[in-house]
Amino acid sequence: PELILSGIQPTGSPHIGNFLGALSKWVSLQRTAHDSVTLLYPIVDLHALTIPRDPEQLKKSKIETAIVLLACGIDPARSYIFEQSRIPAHTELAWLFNCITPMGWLSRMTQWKLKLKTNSQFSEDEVLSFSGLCLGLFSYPVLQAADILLYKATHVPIGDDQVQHLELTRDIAQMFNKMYHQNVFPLPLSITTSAKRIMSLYDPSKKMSKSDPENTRINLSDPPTIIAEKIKKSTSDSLKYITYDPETRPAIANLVTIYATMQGITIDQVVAEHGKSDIKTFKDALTQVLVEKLSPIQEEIQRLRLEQGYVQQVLKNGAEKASMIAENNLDEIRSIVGLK
Ligand code: AQP
Repeated sequence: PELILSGIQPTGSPHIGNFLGALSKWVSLQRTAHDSVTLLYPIVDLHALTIPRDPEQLKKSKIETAIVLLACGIDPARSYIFEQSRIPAHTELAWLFNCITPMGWLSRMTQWKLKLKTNSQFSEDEVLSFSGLCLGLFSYPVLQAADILLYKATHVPIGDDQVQHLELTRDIAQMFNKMYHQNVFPLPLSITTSAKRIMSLYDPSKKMSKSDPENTRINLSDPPTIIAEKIKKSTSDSLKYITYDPETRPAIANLVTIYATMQGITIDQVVAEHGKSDIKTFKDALTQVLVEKLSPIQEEIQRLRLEQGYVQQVLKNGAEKASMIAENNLDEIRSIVGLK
Protein backbone atom coordinates (compact mmCIF):
# COMPACT_ATOMS: atom_id res chain seq x y z
CA PRO A 1 0.00 0.00 0.00
CA GLU A 2 1.19 3.49 -0.79
CA LEU A 3 1.86 5.97 1.99
CA ILE A 4 2.91 9.60 1.52
CA LEU A 5 4.64 11.44 4.37
CA SER A 6 6.15 14.89 4.72
CA GLY A 7 6.92 17.02 7.76
CA ILE A 8 7.14 20.64 8.76
CA GLN A 9 9.13 22.08 11.65
CA PRO A 10 7.24 24.23 14.17
CA THR A 11 9.97 26.84 14.10
CA GLY A 12 7.80 29.90 13.50
CA SER A 13 4.93 31.01 11.36
CA PRO A 14 4.90 29.25 7.97
CA HIS A 15 5.74 31.52 5.03
CA ILE A 16 5.02 31.58 1.30
CA GLY A 17 8.18 29.49 0.68
CA ASN A 18 6.76 26.68 2.82
CA PHE A 19 3.41 27.14 1.08
CA LEU A 20 4.62 27.15 -2.53
CA GLY A 21 7.36 24.55 -1.95
CA ALA A 22 5.43 22.11 0.20
CA LEU A 23 2.01 22.85 1.70
CA SER A 24 0.21 23.55 -1.58
CA LYS A 25 1.49 20.17 -2.84
CA TRP A 26 0.29 18.42 0.31
CA VAL A 27 -3.15 19.91 -0.24
CA SER A 28 -3.30 18.96 -3.92
CA LEU A 29 -2.26 15.37 -3.12
CA GLN A 30 -5.55 15.04 -1.25
CA ARG A 31 -7.27 15.37 -4.63
CA THR A 32 -4.78 13.58 -6.87
CA ALA A 33 -3.71 10.62 -4.72
CA HIS A 34 -5.88 7.52 -4.87
CA ASP A 35 -8.22 7.00 -1.91
CA SER A 36 -6.21 3.98 -0.81
CA VAL A 37 -3.09 6.14 -0.26
CA THR A 38 -2.48 7.20 3.36
CA LEU A 39 -1.35 10.83 3.80
CA LEU A 40 0.69 11.73 6.90
CA TYR A 41 1.91 15.25 7.69
CA PRO A 42 3.73 15.33 11.04
CA ILE A 43 4.68 18.58 12.78
CA VAL A 44 8.24 17.60 13.56
CA ASP A 45 8.81 19.23 16.94
CA LEU A 46 11.81 17.04 17.87
CA HIS A 47 13.63 18.45 14.84
CA ALA A 48 12.88 21.99 16.02
CA LEU A 49 14.98 21.26 19.13
CA THR A 50 18.18 20.73 17.14
CA ILE A 51 18.59 24.51 17.56
CA PRO A 52 17.85 25.79 21.11
CA ARG A 53 14.27 27.16 21.37
CA ASP A 54 12.25 29.09 23.88
CA PRO A 55 9.84 26.45 25.33
CA GLU A 56 6.77 28.72 25.36
CA GLN A 57 7.48 29.85 21.82
CA LEU A 58 7.83 26.24 20.65
CA LYS A 59 4.44 25.37 22.14
CA LYS A 60 2.83 28.35 20.41
CA SER A 61 4.53 27.58 17.10
CA LYS A 62 3.21 24.01 17.16
CA ILE A 63 -0.40 25.08 17.45
CA GLU A 64 0.11 27.91 14.97
CA THR A 65 1.64 25.47 12.46
CA ALA A 66 -1.35 23.14 12.85
CA ILE A 67 -3.70 26.09 12.33
CA VAL A 68 -1.88 27.16 9.18
CA LEU A 69 -1.92 23.61 7.76
CA LEU A 70 -5.68 23.41 8.26
CA ALA A 71 -6.19 26.94 6.89
CA CYS A 72 -4.23 26.02 3.74
CA GLY A 73 -6.67 23.21 3.10
CA ILE A 74 -5.34 20.12 4.85
CA ASP A 75 -8.48 18.09 5.48
CA PRO A 76 -8.19 16.11 8.73
CA ALA A 77 -10.67 13.57 7.39
CA ARG A 78 -8.23 12.72 4.57
CA SER A 79 -4.77 13.57 5.93
CA TYR A 80 -3.37 12.98 9.38
CA ILE A 81 -1.55 15.86 11.02
CA PHE A 82 0.10 15.13 14.34
CA GLU A 83 2.95 16.08 16.65
CA GLN A 84 5.98 13.88 16.09
CA SER A 85 6.93 13.80 19.79
CA ARG A 86 3.55 12.27 20.70
CA ILE A 87 4.77 9.05 19.08
CA PRO A 88 7.87 7.78 20.92
CA ALA A 89 8.39 5.15 18.21
CA HIS A 90 10.13 7.87 16.12
CA THR A 91 12.97 8.16 18.63
CA GLU A 92 13.20 4.42 19.25
CA LEU A 93 13.63 3.71 15.56
CA ALA A 94 16.05 6.64 15.25
CA TRP A 95 18.19 4.95 17.92
CA LEU A 96 18.19 1.66 16.02
CA PHE A 97 19.25 3.57 12.90
CA ASN A 98 21.91 5.50 14.85
CA CYS A 99 23.45 2.14 15.61
CA ILE A 100 23.91 1.28 11.92
CA THR A 101 24.60 4.67 10.32
CA PRO A 102 28.30 5.40 9.66
CA MET A 103 29.49 8.84 10.84
CA GLY A 104 30.99 9.37 7.39
CA TRP A 105 27.54 9.38 5.80
CA LEU A 106 26.38 12.14 8.13
CA SER A 107 29.58 14.18 7.70
CA ARG A 108 28.75 14.48 4.02
CA MET A 109 25.37 16.11 4.67
CA THR A 110 25.34 19.82 3.90
CA GLN A 111 22.22 20.99 5.76
CA TRP A 112 23.57 20.81 9.32
CA LYS A 113 26.60 22.82 8.22
CA LEU A 114 24.31 25.52 6.82
CA LYS A 115 22.07 25.49 9.87
CA LEU A 116 24.99 25.67 12.25
CA LYS A 117 26.45 28.55 10.29
CA THR A 118 23.24 30.59 10.17
CA ASN A 119 22.20 29.88 13.73
CA SER A 120 25.40 30.31 15.63
CA GLN A 121 28.30 32.58 16.26
CA PHE A 122 30.76 30.03 14.88
CA SER A 123 32.88 30.74 11.82
CA GLU A 124 32.88 28.40 8.84
CA ASP A 125 36.26 26.94 9.88
CA GLU A 126 34.99 26.24 13.38
CA VAL A 127 31.84 24.71 11.98
CA LEU A 128 33.86 22.45 9.73
CA SER A 129 36.09 21.42 12.60
CA PHE A 130 32.85 20.50 14.43
CA SER A 131 33.17 22.92 17.37
CA GLY A 132 29.80 23.69 18.82
CA LEU A 133 28.13 20.89 16.91
CA CYS A 134 25.65 18.93 19.03
CA LEU A 135 24.86 15.30 18.33
CA GLY A 136 21.20 16.10 17.63
CA LEU A 137 21.96 18.54 14.82
CA PHE A 138 24.57 16.20 13.36
CA SER A 139 22.29 13.19 13.39
CA TYR A 140 18.89 14.74 12.66
CA PRO A 141 18.86 13.19 9.17
CA VAL A 142 18.79 9.82 10.98
CA LEU A 143 15.69 10.92 12.89
CA GLN A 144 14.26 12.07 9.58
CA ALA A 145 14.93 8.61 8.13
CA ALA A 146 13.10 7.14 11.13
CA ASP A 147 10.16 9.55 10.62
CA ILE A 148 9.79 8.26 7.07
CA LEU A 149 10.60 4.56 7.45
CA LEU A 150 8.58 4.10 10.66
CA TYR A 151 5.47 4.32 8.47
CA LYS A 152 7.09 2.48 5.54
CA ALA A 153 6.39 5.60 3.48
CA THR A 154 6.61 4.98 -0.26
CA HIS A 155 6.62 8.62 -1.41
CA VAL A 156 7.94 11.80 0.17
CA PRO A 157 7.17 15.28 -1.18
CA ILE A 158 10.32 17.36 -0.60
CA GLY A 159 12.05 20.54 -1.64
CA ASP A 160 15.44 20.27 -3.34
CA ASP A 161 17.20 21.10 -0.04
CA GLN A 162 16.04 17.71 1.22
CA VAL A 163 17.14 15.49 -1.68
CA GLN A 164 20.38 14.52 0.06
CA HIS A 165 18.51 13.49 3.22
CA LEU A 166 16.09 11.32 1.29
CA GLU A 167 19.04 9.55 -0.34
CA LEU A 168 20.45 8.93 3.13
CA THR A 169 17.06 7.53 4.17
CA ARG A 170 17.19 5.12 1.25
CA ASP A 171 20.77 4.13 2.16
CA ILE A 172 19.74 3.45 5.77
CA ALA A 173 16.71 1.43 4.62
CA GLN A 174 18.92 -0.64 2.31
CA MET A 175 21.54 -1.16 5.00
CA PHE A 176 18.91 -2.36 7.47
CA ASN A 177 17.24 -4.66 4.95
CA LYS A 178 20.61 -6.17 4.03
CA MET A 179 21.86 -6.51 7.59
CA TYR A 180 18.79 -8.43 8.73
CA HIS A 181 18.15 -10.27 5.43
CA GLN A 182 14.62 -8.90 5.31
CA ASN A 183 12.74 -6.67 2.95
CA VAL A 184 11.27 -4.60 5.78
CA PHE A 185 11.51 -1.10 4.38
CA PRO A 186 10.44 0.06 0.93
CA LEU A 187 12.88 2.56 -0.60
CA PRO A 188 10.91 5.83 -0.54
CA LEU A 189 10.72 7.92 -3.70
CA SER A 190 10.62 11.71 -3.80
CA ILE A 191 7.73 13.73 -5.13
CA THR A 192 9.10 17.10 -6.20
CA THR A 193 7.05 20.24 -6.45
CA SER A 194 6.95 22.32 -9.60
CA ALA A 195 7.54 25.47 -7.56
CA LYS A 196 11.07 26.75 -7.57
CA ARG A 197 12.73 27.45 -4.27
CA ILE A 198 11.54 30.79 -2.90
CA MET A 199 14.40 32.99 -1.81
CA SER A 200 14.76 35.59 0.95
CA LEU A 201 13.31 39.02 0.16
CA TYR A 202 16.46 40.58 1.55
CA ASP A 203 19.23 38.28 0.33
CA PRO A 204 18.22 36.38 -2.83
CA SER A 205 21.15 33.98 -2.47
CA LYS A 206 19.49 32.42 0.61
CA LYS A 207 16.22 30.53 0.74
CA MET A 208 13.29 32.16 2.51
CA SER A 209 13.36 30.77 6.04
CA LYS A 210 11.25 30.89 9.22
CA SER A 211 14.34 31.44 11.35
CA ASP A 212 15.47 34.55 9.46
CA PRO A 213 14.39 38.08 10.37
CA GLU A 214 10.76 39.11 9.71
CA ASN A 215 11.44 41.40 6.75
CA THR A 216 13.03 38.56 4.72
CA ARG A 217 9.80 36.62 4.31
CA ILE A 218 6.04 36.87 3.79
CA ASN A 219 4.24 34.83 6.43
CA LEU A 220 0.95 33.29 5.39
CA SER A 221 -0.63 35.22 8.27
CA ASP A 222 0.77 38.66 7.35
CA PRO A 223 -1.97 41.31 6.99
CA PRO A 224 -2.13 43.37 3.75
CA THR A 225 -0.28 46.41 5.17
CA ILE A 226 2.64 44.25 6.29
CA ILE A 227 2.76 42.42 2.94
CA ALA A 228 2.82 45.79 1.12
CA GLU A 229 5.60 47.07 3.35
CA LYS A 230 7.77 43.95 3.06
CA ILE A 231 7.43 43.83 -0.74
CA LYS A 232 8.12 47.57 -1.02
CA LYS A 233 11.32 47.20 1.02
CA SER A 234 12.43 43.97 -0.66
CA THR A 235 15.79 44.04 -2.42
CA SER A 236 15.63 45.15 -6.06
CA ASP A 237 17.84 46.98 -8.53
CA SER A 238 17.85 50.22 -10.45
CA LEU A 239 16.68 48.93 -13.86
CA LYS A 240 13.35 50.33 -15.03
CA TYR A 241 11.76 47.18 -16.43
CA ILE A 242 11.07 43.58 -15.41
CA THR A 243 13.00 40.54 -16.69
CA TYR A 244 13.55 37.02 -15.41
CA ASP A 245 17.28 36.64 -15.06
CA PRO A 246 18.30 34.65 -11.95
CA GLU A 247 22.03 35.09 -12.68
CA THR A 248 22.21 38.86 -13.04
CA ARG A 249 18.96 39.97 -11.36
CA PRO A 250 18.34 37.34 -8.66
CA ALA A 251 16.14 39.55 -6.47
CA ILE A 252 13.80 40.49 -9.32
CA ALA A 253 13.79 36.89 -10.58
CA ASN A 254 12.64 35.80 -7.12
CA LEU A 255 9.78 38.31 -7.14
CA VAL A 256 8.78 37.12 -10.62
CA THR A 257 8.85 33.50 -9.40
CA ILE A 258 6.66 34.37 -6.42
CA TYR A 259 4.22 36.18 -8.71
CA ALA A 260 4.07 33.27 -11.18
CA THR A 261 3.69 30.45 -8.64
CA MET A 262 1.23 32.38 -6.50
CA GLN A 263 -0.90 33.21 -9.54
CA GLY A 264 -0.48 29.74 -11.10
CA ILE A 265 0.95 31.12 -14.38
CA THR A 266 4.32 30.71 -16.10
CA ILE A 267 7.36 32.95 -15.71
CA ASP A 268 7.03 33.88 -19.41
CA GLN A 269 3.47 35.02 -18.86
CA VAL A 270 4.55 37.28 -16.00
CA VAL A 271 7.34 38.80 -18.09
CA ALA A 272 5.01 39.25 -21.07
CA GLU A 273 2.45 40.98 -18.87
CA HIS A 274 4.79 43.12 -16.75
CA GLY A 275 8.00 43.42 -18.78
CA LYS A 276 7.49 47.10 -19.40
CA SER A 277 6.46 47.95 -15.85
CA ASP A 278 8.87 49.77 -13.58
CA ILE A 279 9.80 48.00 -10.37
CA LYS A 280 7.42 49.96 -8.17
CA THR A 281 4.44 49.15 -10.40
CA PHE A 282 5.42 45.49 -10.50
CA LYS A 283 5.83 45.36 -6.72
CA ASP A 284 2.36 46.88 -6.31
CA ALA A 285 0.91 44.23 -8.64
CA LEU A 286 2.73 41.49 -6.71
CA THR A 287 1.40 42.85 -3.41
CA GLN A 288 -2.10 42.73 -4.83
CA VAL A 289 -1.69 39.09 -5.95
CA LEU A 290 -0.33 38.08 -2.54
CA VAL A 291 -3.08 39.89 -0.64
CA GLU A 292 -5.75 38.35 -2.85
CA LYS A 293 -4.42 34.78 -2.74
CA LEU A 294 -3.64 34.81 0.96
CA SER A 295 -6.89 36.39 2.08
CA PRO A 296 -9.01 33.17 2.22
CA ILE A 297 -6.18 31.38 4.07
CA GLN A 298 -5.96 34.28 6.51
CA GLU A 299 -9.69 34.26 7.20
CA GLU A 300 -9.37 30.59 8.11
CA ILE A 301 -6.31 31.28 10.27
CA GLN A 302 -8.28 33.94 12.20
CA ARG A 303 -11.24 31.61 12.61
CA LEU A 304 -9.14 28.64 13.74
CA ARG A 305 -7.16 30.72 16.25
CA LEU A 306 -10.44 30.96 18.15
CA GLU A 307 -11.00 27.20 17.86
CA GLN A 308 -7.95 25.89 19.70
CA GLY A 309 -9.93 23.04 21.25
CA TYR A 310 -10.82 21.79 17.78
CA VAL A 311 -7.23 22.09 16.57
CA GLN A 312 -5.97 20.12 19.61
CA GLN A 313 -8.56 17.44 18.85
CA VAL A 314 -7.37 17.20 15.22
CA LEU A 315 -3.80 16.69 16.46
CA LYS A 316 -4.93 14.08 18.97
CA ASN A 317 -6.90 12.13 16.35
CA GLY A 318 -3.99 12.37 13.92
CA ALA A 319 -1.60 11.00 16.55
CA GLU A 320 -3.93 8.11 17.30
CA LYS A 321 -4.13 7.10 13.64
CA ALA A 322 -0.39 7.51 13.06
CA SER A 323 0.40 5.66 16.27
CA MET A 324 -1.48 2.56 15.12
CA ILE A 325 0.66 2.32 11.98
CA ALA A 326 3.85 3.20 13.89
CA GLU A 327 3.38 0.71 16.72
CA ASN A 328 2.50 -2.09 14.35
CA ASN A 329 5.63 -1.49 12.24
CA LEU A 330 7.89 -0.95 15.24
CA ASP A 331 6.75 -4.24 16.74
CA GLU A 332 7.89 -6.02 13.61
CA ILE A 333 11.22 -4.17 13.68
CA ARG A 334 11.76 -4.91 17.39
CA SER A 335 11.45 -8.62 16.76
CA ILE A 336 13.69 -8.48 13.69
CA VAL A 337 16.56 -6.90 15.67
CA GLY A 338 16.04 -9.21 18.65
CA LEU A 339 14.50 -6.81 21.15
CA LYS A 340 11.37 -8.88 21.28
N1 AQP B 1 12.17 28.94 0.75
C1 AQP B 1 11.54 27.81 0.47
N2 AQP B 1 11.11 27.57 -0.80
C2 AQP B 1 10.46 26.40 -1.10
N3 AQP B 1 10.21 25.43 -0.20
C3 AQP B 1 10.62 25.63 1.08
N4 AQP B 1 10.51 24.89 2.20
C4 AQP B 1 11.09 25.55 3.22
N5 AQP B 1 11.58 26.73 2.81
C5 AQP B 1 11.30 26.82 1.48
C6 AQP B 1 9.86 23.57 2.27
O1 AQP B 1 8.90 23.64 3.31
C7 AQP B 1 8.77 22.36 3.93
C8 AQP B 1 8.77 22.50 5.43
O2 AQP B 1 10.01 23.03 5.83
P1 AQP B 1 10.53 22.83 7.30
O3 AQP B 1 9.80 23.72 8.20
O4 AQP B 1 10.47 21.42 7.69
O5 AQP B 1 12.06 23.15 7.29
P2 AQP B 1 12.95 24.13 6.52
O6 AQP B 1 13.13 23.68 5.12
O7 AQP B 1 14.18 24.26 7.32
O8 AQP B 1 12.08 25.48 6.52
P3 AQP B 1 12.45 26.88 7.04
O9 AQP B 1 11.30 27.75 6.80
O10 AQP B 1 13.75 27.31 6.47
O11 AQP B 1 12.58 26.66 8.58
P4 AQP B 1 13.81 26.88 9.55
O12 AQP B 1 14.11 28.34 9.46
O13 AQP B 1 13.32 26.50 10.88
O14 AQP B 1 14.95 26.03 9.10
C9 AQP B 1 9.93 21.50 3.41
O15 AQP B 1 9.41 20.55 2.48
C10 AQP B 1 10.84 22.48 2.71
O16 AQP B 1 11.50 21.88 1.60
